Amino acid sequence: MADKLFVLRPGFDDNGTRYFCPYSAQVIGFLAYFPQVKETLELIELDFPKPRHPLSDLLGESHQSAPKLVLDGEGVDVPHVTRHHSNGNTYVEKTLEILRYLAVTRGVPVPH
Ligand SMILES: N[C@@H](CCC(=O)N[C@@H](CS)C(=O)NCC(=O)O)C(=O)O
Repeated sequence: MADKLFVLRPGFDDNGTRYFCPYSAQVIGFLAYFPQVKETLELIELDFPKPRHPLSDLLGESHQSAPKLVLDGEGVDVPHVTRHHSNGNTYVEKTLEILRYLAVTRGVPVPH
């Protein structure tokens, strides 16, 4: 099993305007900086309409915002990163905390 990183697929339609998610874009940019990190996780693009399967299946319909990092098991303790729990799964929610968690656990530079 690997950590699962969920992002919104760019170019989604919301009320007639096409968008990208700026939070998901930060995470994708981080993976472009450090492609070795991408190899350690499962990257899953979500469609914008809800329910956003398979994220909603893992965490429930109250926790569908993206990006989300759903950890393999409990994950590990990383300073300044809060791990949340839902439906028996552990996840990191805030974009900067996702970046920090991945950087620390994969041994690449951390966010300034
Ligand atoms: N968790 C992020 C924010 C993520 C966020 O707000 N993402 C938007 C899409 S750009 C979202 O999923 N909004 C909730 C929704 O669409 O229901 C953070 O605080 O750093």
